[in-house]
Amino acid sequence: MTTQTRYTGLIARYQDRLPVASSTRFISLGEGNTPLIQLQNIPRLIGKNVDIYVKYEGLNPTGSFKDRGMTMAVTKAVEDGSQAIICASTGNTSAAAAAYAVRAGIKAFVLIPEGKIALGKLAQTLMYGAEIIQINGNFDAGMSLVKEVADHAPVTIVNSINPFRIEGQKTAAFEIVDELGRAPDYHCLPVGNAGNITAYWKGYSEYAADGVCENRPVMCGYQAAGAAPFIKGEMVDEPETVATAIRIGHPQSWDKAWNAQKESGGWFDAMTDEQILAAQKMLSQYEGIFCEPASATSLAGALQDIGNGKIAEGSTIVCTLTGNGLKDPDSAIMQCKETHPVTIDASLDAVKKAILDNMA
Ligand code: AN7
Repeated sequence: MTTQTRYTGLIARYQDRLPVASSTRFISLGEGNTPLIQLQNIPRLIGKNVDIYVKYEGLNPTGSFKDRGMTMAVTKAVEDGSQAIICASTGNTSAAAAAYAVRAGIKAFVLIPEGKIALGKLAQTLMYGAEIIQINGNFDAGMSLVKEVADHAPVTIVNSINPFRIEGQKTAAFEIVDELGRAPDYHCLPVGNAGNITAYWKGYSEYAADGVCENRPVMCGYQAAGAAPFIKGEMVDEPETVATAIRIGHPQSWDKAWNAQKESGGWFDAMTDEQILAAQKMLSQYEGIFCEPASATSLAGALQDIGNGKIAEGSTIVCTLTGNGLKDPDSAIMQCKETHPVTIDASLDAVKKAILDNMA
């Protein structure tokens, strides 16, 4: 007989390392425990001796890493008696907030930039029944409104300025160390608000402090070139990128992310939209892994820095793929417009011909 217990989410798994009590009601959708997939074809393609793993966060319940933070943030909001949560979002946070609010039986208000969130994220947030407030402004404008309004209304902010978000998200680093038996040499992440890079660094640092692992990775944060305040060294007022998830110019975790960079001996760099989309397509077409554009920024950066030698051969690298490719069907179809499927007669001969013509 097996004694294995059912997986019931990351708070249950890591409760000893999270700010919860035995009496706390965990608001969970079974998030976390996502696959760490070793790339097989891309390292061969680039001719480099590197072990690249991707942490596929697109397999969380709402399709992004935000679920890790949201399970904690909503658990604590409910524990503190909150009846409503609020966030500004480029899409994924709103979907996660909406889902966990439903699970908890409280209300969710989400501020999103009109016309600038990917279709799948909008569909999710609508279906979960959140109160959607579209603004004529970008994420940064929404974020500053959320901070203001929280002083005037009984709502808990669940953006990553909520420290419980970071607590939940740090568990991704725990999972990686638990699985590899060590921390990677390099950890590559897309950076928007910089909550996630802050969370990973906290997770690795806590494990290292407790002797669970000996090393901590070099943290490599990659931004979209049109939304790259960490590379410019100052806030960006009109961020622009095809990777709408990271269309953020005023990151909230500015100091904490610089701290992760400095302590780990890491760096920030900017990737063009072309580099980001090329990496997204490579993952799909060479590995069978479909992530959203923003997520591929981590691999785009890793490939650049493996290519130029900043990341040494022989290294173990983890790239976080923050969100599922299904989140943004429009950008995927746009990129594949030259390979639109042909339509043929519904006959055996026609199908046979279509197969034989394309076997080469
Ligand atoms: C797929 O949903 O900020 O650096 O409002 O959705 O922790 O902000 C999303 C961010 C990377 C950047 N990849 O993470 C939001 C939001 C994806 C994302 C990021 C986001 P942070």
